[in-house]
Parts: sequence; structure tokens; C-alpha cells
Amino acid sequence: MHYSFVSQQDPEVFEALEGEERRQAEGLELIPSENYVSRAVREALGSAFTNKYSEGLPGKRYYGGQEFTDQVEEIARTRACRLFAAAYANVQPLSGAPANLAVYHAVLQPGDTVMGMDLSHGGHLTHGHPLTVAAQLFRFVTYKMKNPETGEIDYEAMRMAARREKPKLIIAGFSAYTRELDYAAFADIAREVGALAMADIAHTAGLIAGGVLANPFSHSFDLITTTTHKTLRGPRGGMILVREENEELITRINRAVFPGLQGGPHMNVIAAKAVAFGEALHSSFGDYCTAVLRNAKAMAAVFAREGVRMLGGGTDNHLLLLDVYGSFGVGGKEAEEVLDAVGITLNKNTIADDPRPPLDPSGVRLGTPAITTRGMGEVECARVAEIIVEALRARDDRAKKKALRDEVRELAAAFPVPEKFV
Ligand code: DSN
Repeated sequence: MHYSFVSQQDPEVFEALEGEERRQAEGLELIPSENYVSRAVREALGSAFTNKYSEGLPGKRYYGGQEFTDQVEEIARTRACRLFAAAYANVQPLSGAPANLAVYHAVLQPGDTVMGMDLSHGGHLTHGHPLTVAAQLFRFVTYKMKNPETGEIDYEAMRMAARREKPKLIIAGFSAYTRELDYAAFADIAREVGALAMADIAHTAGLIAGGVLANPFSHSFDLITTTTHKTLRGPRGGMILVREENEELITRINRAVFPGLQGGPHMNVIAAKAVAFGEALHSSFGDYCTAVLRNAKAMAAVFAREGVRMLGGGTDNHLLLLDVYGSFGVGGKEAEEVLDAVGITLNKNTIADDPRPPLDPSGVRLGTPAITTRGMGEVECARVAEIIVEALRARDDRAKKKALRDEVRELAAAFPVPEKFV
């Protein structure tokens, strides 16, 4: 990106833009929720749609001048439905947290019970953290893994808890869980207790669209929420998908998004979602998703060989969660800093029932979506895993860290961030 206008008009902001471009090009991005979008997606994000207000839905807006907003929102909605076999898509949520809140607003009454995965076992803040507004309005109960070494969720304990607590909504989804979910078990429990089943697939949306992980709609889930970035490789944003042509539920969802929670949708982002969904419908996207999983397994094999404790014992998806405190005697905060210094970006993360505090937990979380977009394969990903192990073991050895930093730069230079995916 050249930023020719910003560079002339606003050197201060230009410096930050250039710095971030350089950081992304020269380092290796392993935060599993991050990725690189195509130049086409960036063009749509920077388009004239950013100037436009368009409260309402296609064909039913509150402002004039909507012929092209309607056109682009319909393209995004239709493509989203095709990607996930949905009957209906609302593509207006600003991101994943507002999408989840919109579903709660649409289908729950204050005081209703919701069941979600415990945060330290991999769940997300919006699935019931006490500091969220949702937790002040609704009553959240949690389920956990039976065994953090295998990652198996305790579905029987979940069923017993659901019978006892009578949730109105059961959420399947995570931001730090490495194993495939048994959507059939979730749906069965939800049906038994009369709850709606919602899957928050923010992390795995691309992998589901690409056909390498199961689609919750194939197991009768009622609703899906997701972000549109992460593995789906679109702009930052969210959406809500409905499985069936259920007019009442669809109307509730639409009203919860607008005017319930939001005003005007960000039409430039919706245009960029449409472009990204078009890329995800392309046959090459499935190959990308297959490579994401293969690369994650290649990294897991190195960590297993090196005796690094992985929560869940490995991975079925794009992410890995390492117990760095247990494995290297280093907290997650210091591990994140050491790896940042060698050019590898990942994030500190709590592990199941972590005794350490969230700002310096026992774990780090990493994943393969971004480095796979750069074209790296199993050989490179295995080497990146080795570099992580070497850097954490040699964290007090400046010369070794410098050598690793140089190697990371060379690797990044050999796999430039691509501009086109289709
Ligand atoms: N912040 C996202 C993640 O990193 O997983 C989830 O909201």
C-alpha cells in the first residue's frame, strides 16, 4: 500500500501506517485470530461506501441513495448463506462481541440462563465473563473439559448441568480450544432441555466454510455467530446466520442488530465482507484451509517431540495452546516478550484452571492462519515451532536470540504477504 495522500498530508499518521506495514512484513504472525486480507478486500474497505449511512435492510432503508448499498449488502448476504448453508444472514454486526450480544438480545429475557464454555477452558469473554454487560443481564453457567490433557469436553456433566440449570441458550464456541467440538452432542442436549443452540464459530469460520471442519448447521444448530476476519480472511466484522427460514427468529435477530444495538451499518466493511466471501467460495480456499490444519499439526509434532505441554494434547484446528510455565518455567507474559523480540508475534493466554493471573498466565496461544496465507508449509512451520522452543530455552542468551531474529527475518522475506488469493 502506498498511502500517497496520507504521506503528504499527515506524516505522523503515515509513520504509524508504514511502521505497521513493515512490522507485518518482517515478522511472523502467529496470533491465531489474525490473518492477512487481500488487496481487493482492502480496496473495498477504503471505498466510497465509508461515506454512506444506510440504517435498515436492503429494500427497507431509512435514508435515500441506497441503490448500491442494497446491491452490495445482498451480495454479502447471499454469499454468506452459500458459504455456511444458512437460510438467512445478517451481515451488519460490527464484530463478534456485538453479534453475540445481538443474539442474546433477540432470544433471551433478562434473567434467563445461558450455558457457555468456561473462559479458562477456552471459552470467550462474551460467553459470560462477569465484567460483560451480558453477564449483568443474563445468568451464565459454564461447562468445562473433562481432561485438559486430551481436551475432551465433559458432555455428560454438561447434560446434567443443563437439566438442572435449564438454559434458554447453549453456546458452542471458543477462542482458545484446540479440539473439534461434538456439535451433535451439543444439539442433543439443547433439544432435550428446550434450549436454542448457538455456535460461535469466530475462530473456525474459514475452516468450516472451507470444508475441513464440521458445520454446526449440519447438526441442527439454530444460530451461528462469527467474526469475518480470523480464518475467514475478511475484514474485521461480524455476522449472524440462521439455519432455517424461521420468520419470527429472523425478525428478532434483525431488530436486535438494528435498532436494538447498532445504528448505521459500516457499508465499506460490508462491501469488503462480500469480497472476502467471494474469495472463500473460490475452490482454492479449501486448499488453504487444508494447509492451515496440516501446518498446525506439523507444529504440534515438534512441540510433542520437545516435551512441551500442549493443552488438549495437540490440535484438530488452527491453534495451539502451550503451557510455557510448566514446560520452560517462564510465564506467558515473558514468553510473549521473548518471542516478540525474535520477530514472532503470539499472545499470552490462560490455561485450564490457571493458577497464574490473566496478565501473566501460564500459557501462550498460537496458530497457523496467517503464516499459511504467506504460503508456508509443514517444513517452515515445523522450523517456526523449533525457533519458539529454542528462543524460550535461550531466553537469556542475547547472541542466540539475535541469530533467531535474523532467521525469522529471512523466513519472512522468503514468504512475502500476498496481494491476491484468487
Ligand atoms: N480477540 C479474539 C481472539 O483473539 O481470539 C476473540 O475475540
